[in-house]
Amino acid sequence: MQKIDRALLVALNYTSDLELTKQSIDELEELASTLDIKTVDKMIQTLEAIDPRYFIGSGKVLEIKNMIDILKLDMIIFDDTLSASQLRNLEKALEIQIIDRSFLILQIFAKRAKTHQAMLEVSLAQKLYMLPRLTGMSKSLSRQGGGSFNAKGPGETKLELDRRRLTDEISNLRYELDKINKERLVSSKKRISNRIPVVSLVGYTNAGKSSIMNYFALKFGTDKTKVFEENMLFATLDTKAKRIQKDNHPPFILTDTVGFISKLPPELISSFQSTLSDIQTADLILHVVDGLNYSDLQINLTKSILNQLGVSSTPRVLVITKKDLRSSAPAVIEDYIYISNKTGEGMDQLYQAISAHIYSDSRIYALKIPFDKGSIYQDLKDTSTVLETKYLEDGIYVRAILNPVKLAHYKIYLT
Ligand SMILES: Nc1nc2c(ncn2[C@@H]2O[C@H](COP(=O)(O)OP(=O)(O)OP(=O)(O)O)[C@@H](O)[C@H]2O)c(=O)[nH]1
Ligand SMILES: [Mg+2]
Repeated sequence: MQKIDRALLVALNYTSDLELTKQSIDELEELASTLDIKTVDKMIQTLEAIDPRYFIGSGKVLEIKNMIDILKLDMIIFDDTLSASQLRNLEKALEIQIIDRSFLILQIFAKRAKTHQAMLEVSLAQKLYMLPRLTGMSKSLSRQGGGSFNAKGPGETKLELDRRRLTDEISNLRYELDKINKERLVSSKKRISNRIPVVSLVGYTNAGKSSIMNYFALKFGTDKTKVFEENMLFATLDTKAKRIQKDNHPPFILTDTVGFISKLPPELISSFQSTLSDIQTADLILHVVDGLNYSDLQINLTKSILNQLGVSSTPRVLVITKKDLRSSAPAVIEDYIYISNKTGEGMDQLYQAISAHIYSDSRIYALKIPFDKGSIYQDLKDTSTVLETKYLEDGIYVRAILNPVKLAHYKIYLT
């Protein structure tokens, strides 16, 4: 039986908003439990600024030292990213495994990664995280065998890795991921040439993004297989794209991707570039918010990551989920669509909002298509909304809603 590690969680409250610090340390507890680490106690210290030596004050370090035996602790987990020297100093002073929030998140990603691409991306992020900490790193980050970080595959971190090897591995991983990204670009170019708009689901982890994908795919998708949706942090690590088309409506591609979290290690954002690139090419972004567990913090965090990805000008719709689990609507200032993935409430409205955004320039036109151009009629049926069809003597009369691109294409058939 695997031994359950016992941890003390430590957060610093230097933002003057104690409530936010509490939320964050509770989330850290959830992250730890994802890796089967038991939280024995939580400690918040209020300080004006971070202590550069130990992150927390040196008095607190002594206090923790006295708790280690009493609480039978195996590790201390800090709710912020520690510098290499802080890691080293804390380890020296406390003689116990020291872990920070970034490391924990990276471990969860490593555990969840299933596809080749996700494994490469996580591995790159882990190595980028380790590189500046190599000198300060001893037992803690290189721990092998036993306990929660019995690292395998992408989670593997080897003590003997020197900076040189690590740098080599980082450039190899970047090269591999670059190749994948290029293939991706080709396929997204193909999509552009087919002119099917792309709608991207983004938001905090566990918000309900994959559930929206499953709802639409089941009702209106060509591929009805479910993507993985689960009440857990970071259920999705890769990108899935599905074609969605309601009867008599033009289609769109819906993409689902990895969720975000507060204090997401920057290494992850840079290494997940190819996975996140789907968001950057989207025509519309659905910002999904967990209706049960929502906070301004989560909403703002997603916004700031979207800004970092350079998509601040892409049209956006705010979608709040889990309507079935709440009695009153959440007090969010912006306009939003309130849905339930379980009962289907609000989903029609969401579909309409998507259509209105991606086909906003569409108008109704009448066309006459010669009988020998049957493929054009088929294309209209596949990609536009056909309102009426009549078979006349000299061709097929069609009334359809066309977007500007389709209009330019079929101009000569307008009647
Ligand atoms: N009751 C209820 N549960 C929901 C709703 N939407 C999602 N859930 C549940 O919430 C949990 C998380 O949903 P996911 O769709 O996996 O969330 P996600 O945003 O894809 O999460 P990550 O992949 O971790 O980023 C799952 O257990 C879902 O079944 C909803 O509208 N109502
Ligand atoms: Mg998901």
